[in-house]
Amino acid sequence: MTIALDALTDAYHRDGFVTRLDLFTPEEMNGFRASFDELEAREGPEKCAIGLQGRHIDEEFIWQMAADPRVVDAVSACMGDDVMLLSTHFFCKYPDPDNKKYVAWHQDITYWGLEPPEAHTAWIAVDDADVENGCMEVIPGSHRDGIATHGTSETTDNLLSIHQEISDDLVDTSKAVPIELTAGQTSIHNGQLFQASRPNRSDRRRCGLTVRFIPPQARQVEENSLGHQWRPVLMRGEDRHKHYPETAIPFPIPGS
Ligand SMILES: O=C(O)CCC(=O)C(=O)O
Repeated sequence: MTIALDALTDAYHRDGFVTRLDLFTPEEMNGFRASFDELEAREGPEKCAIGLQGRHIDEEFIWQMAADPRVVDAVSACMGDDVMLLSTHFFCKYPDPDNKKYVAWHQDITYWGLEPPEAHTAWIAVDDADVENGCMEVIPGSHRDGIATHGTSETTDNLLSIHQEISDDLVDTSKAVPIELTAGQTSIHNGQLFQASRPNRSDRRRCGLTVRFIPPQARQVEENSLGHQWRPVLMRGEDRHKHYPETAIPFPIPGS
């Protein structure tokens, strides 16, 4: 499928996100979903909810999604020519009759320990994501106001790694926009954009793969919230900064 990449750049800088990019066909996503279902059967839903991080290193289908040239092209149109793949992380929300598990308002970049604090996330829909099953919501333009103070939620139902949240008085939820995607579609958002997602009130799973990208100048100055050292892989352009050890790609680039 062909995407007008030039059209992405201005919208991304203005709004902090672009959405409904048809990067994978429904048929391709059916194949990836079958691989995810198989991984889910092996690992169990508990782990799959938010416990599958950085698994593009050992699961080829995750690498194939994250490193697909169509994803990297679209991300590069948003962030610039030099693109490193930082990590991957599934956010898989299962039907939640108690209406509990949610993602609080936050900015991705907080607690990743990067300076300058720049990152970009491609959110690839493995399942359809809509308002009923708790799709992501964003506040357009909020990436332009710097990093907001994050506190800690009173409840561990907030799925974020250390239950971080931006307090309600700093978020104008009247401006929130739902990011509804059909399986195979992708949105891209700036790591400083305010975003959240509500509980899954449907009887359908809502699984998305987040793929995190950084420019080579973003160096790690602190541990991230999981105590990890990042090992990004150069996907496009040049690394003139050499902040990270050179890391080989774990599998071939899709299509090469
Ligand atoms: O998928 C979600 O509901 C939230 C995703 C998210 O928080 C993220 O991209 O960091």
